Amino acid sequence: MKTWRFVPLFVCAASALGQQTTLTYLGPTTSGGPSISDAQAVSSDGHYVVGSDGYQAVMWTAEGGFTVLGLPEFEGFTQSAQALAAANNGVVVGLCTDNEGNGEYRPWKWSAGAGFEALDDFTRAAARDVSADGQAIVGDRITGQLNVVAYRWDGSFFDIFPSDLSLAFGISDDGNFVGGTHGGSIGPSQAFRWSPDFGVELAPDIPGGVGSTGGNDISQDGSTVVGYGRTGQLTFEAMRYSPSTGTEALGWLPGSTRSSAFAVNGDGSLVGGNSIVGSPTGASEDRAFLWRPGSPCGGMMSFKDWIAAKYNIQTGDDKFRIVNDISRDGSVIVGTVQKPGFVVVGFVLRISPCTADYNNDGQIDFFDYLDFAQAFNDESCLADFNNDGQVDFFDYLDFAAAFDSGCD
Ligand SMILES: [Ca+2]
Ligand SMILES: [Ca+2]
Ligand SMILES: [Ca+2]
Repeated sequence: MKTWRFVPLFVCAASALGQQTTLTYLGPTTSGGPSISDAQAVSSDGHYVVGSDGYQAVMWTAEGGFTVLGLPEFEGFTQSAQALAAANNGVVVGLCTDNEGNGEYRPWKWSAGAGFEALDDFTRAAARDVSADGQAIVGDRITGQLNVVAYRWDGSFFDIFPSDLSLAFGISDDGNFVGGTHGGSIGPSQAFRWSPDFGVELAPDIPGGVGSTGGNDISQDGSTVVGYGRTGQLTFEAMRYSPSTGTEALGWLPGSTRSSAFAVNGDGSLVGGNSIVGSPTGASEDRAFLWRPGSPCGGMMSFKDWIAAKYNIQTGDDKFRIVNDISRDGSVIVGTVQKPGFVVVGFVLRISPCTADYNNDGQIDFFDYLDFAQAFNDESCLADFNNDGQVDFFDYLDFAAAFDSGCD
């Protein structure tokens, strides 16, 4: 049992802050204005959130609200458009679907200056992620041989696996690392990382796996691919893979045997996705999760419980379905939430840098100190102030330093 003997030398007057950690739902508004039904991605710097309102691409920023990008005017592909990723300069990429309902896609990029542009004039493809500068795009495309292959585009298409079924879902900020899935139509699949320097690197099976993995995103630094590993015919488990440390299984939420990671921060130390609670053959429910390393305080936790415990954000009966993306520094997390009445909207969690506001009420005062002291004395994981997965004296030192210096 730790004993709390800290006598605060500085008990500053309560100071109101410019910001708190906030959870924002991206509609729908009662006035019928723009909304995002699926927050698919956030730019690396946390600024741009993108998705669709069901049939057209929509962007959102904290200070500017919604921008309806609409539909590209590509002939035969004006059924719907989805925005799937955004660069730090506001370039957005995505796909639009064909009017005949054949499930065919075309990729697009959008910028405020140029509007919608095609990557070329004919390729059937999806644009699924973009580098931080908006120059390099990855996704999957149908080649002349009618293969679906992972590509990287920076003015022209480069096929990572020219003749093998493959999908690319993520690209690093610098555009050099690509993550996705290779194989899998009938045979086993493997999550991959590709780069010009190291070529193709394939994720080994997870412990207890049955020979297939898949990749859904890559960290902004290019180190870590996240996705899933198959554990049975109907079951799978979220994983992260780095060529230097191998494949690590991330577990499930209670009552689940199916989880998959879709989001990761800059260095792979914060992962998000969903865990399907319920029977693989019966009723089930998607639940958004966050995961971080470390013991005993790391591991997988439901997004809903995480924001309630760490930020005092209570969300009633709302059901968080999936975490779709995380900004590089981990401070912006986006996904999809179902409100009562089956209204599904995108959400944005923006985490305040002011960690000294421990109870997240918008001011730093003695109550923050008392709450932290209580958690620390209880050896609660909520006192893991430096997020290294354990509670020790360094957390106390870091909190005291943050509390003393306050926030601007
Ligand atoms: Ca991402
Ligand atoms: Ca406070
Ligand atoms: Ca700690």
